[in-house]
Amino acid sequence: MTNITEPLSLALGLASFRSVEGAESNVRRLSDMVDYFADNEALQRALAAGDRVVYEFVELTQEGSDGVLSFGLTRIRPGLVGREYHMTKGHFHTHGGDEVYLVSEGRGVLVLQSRQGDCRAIDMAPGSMYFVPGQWAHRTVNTGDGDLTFLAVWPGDIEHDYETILREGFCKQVLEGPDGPLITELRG
Ligand code: S6P
Ligand code: ZN
Repeated sequence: MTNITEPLSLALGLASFRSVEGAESNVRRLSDMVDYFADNEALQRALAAGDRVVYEFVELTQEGSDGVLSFGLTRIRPGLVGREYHMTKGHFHTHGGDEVYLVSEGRGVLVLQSRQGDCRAIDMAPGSMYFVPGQWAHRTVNTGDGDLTFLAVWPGDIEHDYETILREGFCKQVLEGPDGPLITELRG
């Protein structure tokens, strides 16, 4: 948890975010993603070769309901598990808190799913921002050859709910195809 009361300028890199007092560093390895990648055999094969890092994120979390903002930087390494690209777990925000993403490097896809089951997949590119409405679960997929790095900014009074979307499953999957990323509909 942080309490930032002075103006702050940060380079969009994990190291500079980590240098802020109270920053929380998170690492998600293959072994943390067992319930997330669809091809469990491919995951077990990859794990046998080593428990590699899939993504890291550093959060500067501030708590409060009076307009306080939290923010964090995520870096997803490039890679595949079977034909599925490296991706985040994905979550809903409780209380419907909106979020803004800004990509600094890499290529990817933002997969979104509303509480009513509407489903979207939006290409992500450096220099572009993405608005995630509060009632939409969101997952980020790295479809490029290099790191996908992005800034996220969200309200201080939300919690992250991973269970609901894990139970329901995202309705779109981003796979490596013969000519680049292929977005497949899992249902609906
Ligand atoms: C937080 C925001 C991001 C993610 C991060 C990791 O609201 O959406 O900072 O936390 O990209 O993804 P996940 O799904 O593992 O939290
Ligand atoms: Zn979020």
